Amino acid sequence: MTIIVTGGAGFIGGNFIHYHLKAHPEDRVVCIDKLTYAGNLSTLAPVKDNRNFRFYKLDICDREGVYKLFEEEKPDAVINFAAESHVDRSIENPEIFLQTNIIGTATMMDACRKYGNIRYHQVSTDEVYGDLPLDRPDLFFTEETPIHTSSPYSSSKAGADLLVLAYHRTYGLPVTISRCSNNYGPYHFPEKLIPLMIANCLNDKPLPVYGEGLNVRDWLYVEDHCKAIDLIVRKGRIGEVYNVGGHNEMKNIDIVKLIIKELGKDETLITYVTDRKGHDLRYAIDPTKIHNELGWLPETKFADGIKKTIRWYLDNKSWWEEIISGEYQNYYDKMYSNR
Ligand code: NAD
Ligand code: TDX
Repeated sequence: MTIIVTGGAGFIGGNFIHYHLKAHPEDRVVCIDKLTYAGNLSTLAPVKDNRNFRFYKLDICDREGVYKLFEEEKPDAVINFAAESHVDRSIENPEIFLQTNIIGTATMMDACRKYGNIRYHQVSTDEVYGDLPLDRPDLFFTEETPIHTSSPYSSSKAGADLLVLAYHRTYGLPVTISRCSNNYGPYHFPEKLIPLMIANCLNDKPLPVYGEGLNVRDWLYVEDHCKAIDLIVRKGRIGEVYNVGGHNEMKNIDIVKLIIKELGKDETLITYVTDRKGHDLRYAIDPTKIHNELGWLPETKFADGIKKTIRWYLDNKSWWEEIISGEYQNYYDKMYSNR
């Protein structure tokens, strides 16, 4: 089988490619990535010489380029990870989110239709459900929870999800969608909470916690997400949505304190800063459907996963130091100085 993976130079797509080439050595994996600020070829360095792997620098919105690629590579399936993925950036500049996340999704699905009704999987997010109140721990997102988005990012992902379901109903495209909770693990871009806190801690820089740090996220080790996607692509029911999450809800402030403790630093590094606009309070996934239908369960406990992740950032300083020393500095200053 030949699989096109979009966004494979990013965090989850990169981890997926590493996982897939090991788990299915008989498959070919063709990665396409625009290499935006979030894409790093160094993430793919461990697989670059694998004879079953190919990389193309390509924008998923580039219809001509995408069609040419489908003609050359003749894929059996497409897994669409490529997206603008950072909520804070979407608040500053929504337009590129609409372009990549919605138009890019439509372009990839049009190619799937044109070249033989190719199997298509959309990597979506729990953020399409909006948020849950902090004082109702009994409530969870199921696949039936209405779409109710908060940020330009989540709205663009929800728009893409609706298009995917429409392509299934209207054209009979064989699609599935996964909606996962927050991921963490190796190769996570340092603009996101966990890697940002690890990098700042290691550099003895202030740790910017939004609001009071009481917002709750449901954390899943990235490899568990990759396994879930692999299962859905192979065994999921066509036209269905699957929630992915491991019942691991934590307050932001507790994550930050845990990282400080693991790195032997001091809590005086914590700096409370102005809250994110429209900040979602709590995410919590009910993964019953994927468990009952496909037998998926998360394998990595948070206590182990966070240790492995911190170890990875300690052992791979060059990967993230290169990122934070470049254009990222301008982003960081814009977002965090005088906040
Ligand atoms: P990321 O920002 O780390 O990586 C995105 C990748 O997509 C980058 O390599 C980037 O260069 C590439 N890309 C961006 N625009 C492109 C375009 N127009 N054409 C081709 N490539 C393009 O993101 P991530 O955290 O790995 O997220 C991957 C997917 O998973 C996204 O669709 C995101 O919405 C979804 N998701 C992420 C999380 C999470 O916790 N990170 C949770 C649930 C779902
Ligand atoms: O500096 C920070 N300080 C802080 O308090 C940052 C970057 C974040 N936060 C808070 C905001 C959130 O409550 O931490 C929480 C996690 O923030 P992010 O890492 O930006 O993730 P989140 O907004 O929850 O979205 C993530 O999960 C769902 C991914 O970025 C999305 O792509 C995915 O869909």
